Amino acid sequence: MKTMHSIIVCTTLMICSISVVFGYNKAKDGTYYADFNGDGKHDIFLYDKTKGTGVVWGWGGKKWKTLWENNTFRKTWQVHLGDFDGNGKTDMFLYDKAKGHGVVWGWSGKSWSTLWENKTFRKTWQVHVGDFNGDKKSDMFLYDKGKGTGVLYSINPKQKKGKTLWENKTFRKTWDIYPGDITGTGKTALFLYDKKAGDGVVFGWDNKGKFKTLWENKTFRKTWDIYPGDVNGDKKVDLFLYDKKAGTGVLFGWDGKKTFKTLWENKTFRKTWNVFTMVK
Ligand SMILES: [Ca+2]
Ligand SMILES: [Ca+2]
Ligand SMILES: [Ca+2]
Repeated sequence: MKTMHSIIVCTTLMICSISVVFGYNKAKDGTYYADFNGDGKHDIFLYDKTKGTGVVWGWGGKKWKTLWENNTFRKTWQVHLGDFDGNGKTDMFLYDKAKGHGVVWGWSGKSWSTLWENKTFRKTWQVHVGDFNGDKKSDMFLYDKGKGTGVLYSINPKQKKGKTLWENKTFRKTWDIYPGDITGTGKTALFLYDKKAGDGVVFGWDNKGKFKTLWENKTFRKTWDIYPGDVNGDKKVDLFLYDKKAGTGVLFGWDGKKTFKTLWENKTFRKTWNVFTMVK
């Protein structure tokens, strides 16, 4: 599927934003929509964690066709989607946190092949996938919140090896992380929010090849719930900020230079909305 920039703001019941940066989506029910086999059509990956079944369905014209099925699929995988080798087909990063096992699978025609595997992968990573350095290949931002370690990691499927692009062992332990192409450079950035401290940071790859703070607000409100999405379709991920208690909704977007500006604000926003965003 081609990148979608359409946004649906449903003002009656919810706010839904669709932002498909790499052309894949994860629904909240554990279904994954992406073009795995590269035929330009969205496929569905179905994962039954209780039974240990993994299935890929592709649209056959009039009905779904099973492209792949595994009934002894491990029940403990966390699934993250990305195009790690940049061939236009969506790959799967499978992470078994309890075992410390990470695998990247790419579609090789009729089945999956292993692009990268690490059986001694740290068990404590929080994984965020995006193209952080803008080379059209997905990378992983790995965050060990307990230890305060942040690592930007990319894999080289030809060598079946991984490479650390950036590492910080004294990364703050209190960040909530929201990835997205906030600045519209084609590179995924991280919006870091320390709710307790009231600190908001945009952290990303600058044009000199450094992963660093691009914007910071140390007096950021401590009560926001954050929902990223490209609301106005300008290829920049905006932040919908919702202070449920105060009944304030703010749409915050990058100004094209180096800061955010308020695109919309409502101080009498209903305090009882549930906000839904599609997770990419
Ligand atoms: Ca397909
Ligand atoms: Ca791929
Ligand atoms: Ca990359």
